[in-house]
Amino acid sequence: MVKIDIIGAPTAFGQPKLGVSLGPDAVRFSGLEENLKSLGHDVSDLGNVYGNYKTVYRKDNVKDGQGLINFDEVRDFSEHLSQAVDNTLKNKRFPFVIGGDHSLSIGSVSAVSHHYSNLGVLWIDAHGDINSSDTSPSGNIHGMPLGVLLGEGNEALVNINHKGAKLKHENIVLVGVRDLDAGEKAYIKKHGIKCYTMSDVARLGLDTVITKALKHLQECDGIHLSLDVDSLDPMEMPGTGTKVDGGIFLSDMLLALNILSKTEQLVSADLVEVNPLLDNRNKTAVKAVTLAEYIFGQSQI
Ligand code: 5AB
Ligand code: MN
Ligand code: MN
Ligand code: MN
Repeated sequence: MVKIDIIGAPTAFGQPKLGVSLGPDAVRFSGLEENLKSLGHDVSDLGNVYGNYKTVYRKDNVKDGQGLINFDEVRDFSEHLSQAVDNTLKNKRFPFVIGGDHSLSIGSVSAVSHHYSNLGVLWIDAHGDINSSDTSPSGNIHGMPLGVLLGEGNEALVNINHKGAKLKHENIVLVGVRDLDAGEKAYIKKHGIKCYTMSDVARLGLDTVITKALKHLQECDGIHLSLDVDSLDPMEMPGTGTKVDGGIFLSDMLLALNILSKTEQLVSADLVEVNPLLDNRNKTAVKAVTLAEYIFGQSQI
């Protein structure tokens, strides 16, 4: 039994497509709380986090001096989310953050890292999300959370929740990657970051990849899962903003999450980038609930 706090993080400031701010409610309306409860977990839905701005999206998407889009809004939202996640951890509960775009992980992981001295992160995504304000080709902050958490680029983002870098390079594993920018490739190489691409997944099987990833993170005193639904194949998950063909299939993902759910090290998770406006009859949100069930342990009997 896991004591789970569902935290809605409806931010869309990290990218330009409207609709991702509706992700948390689409996932709720697909049965998130009820289904987790029926698996025997103690679940509390804390509702959505909002920052000081009137909205959670912008139609105009304004760049600041460093080329960062909606920088003030992302910084503000991240601080608010990090407070919510911090409170949940202080109450000895599991923060399960539902997005919203992936910039939200700046806030969530910053808070979690304060509670562990050697936090590991399992980042399952079609993308590396390891750009910084210096390397990003787009200025969209949802492509930068790992970069920020590693202490790169814009200082105000790096210092969210508490000062300085939140993660060590050796404590990150990327899984499912198939669309990296040139700067991201160079960064991953330079720092020797563990990265299982889709070719690795095809060759080894996702179950083996996750087992190897967990082995890599075995010294960590906690593991945070950041699961971007675009890691799955667009045929499975049409409702997301940056689709890349050749992704993971649901059955393989469920097997991998089943393995992950068995580790005591898992302490927090984000499930991000569900965009109901791009979805096909709410398919993506419904499958996101299935993913959630397996993150916390779903058995067949
Ligand atoms: B997502 C791209 N690398 O930086 C960039 O969806 C895409 O959170 C980022 O994984 C995709 O803009 C961010 C081209
Ligand atoms: Mn992605
Ligand atoms: Mn992502
Ligand atoms: Mn995406």
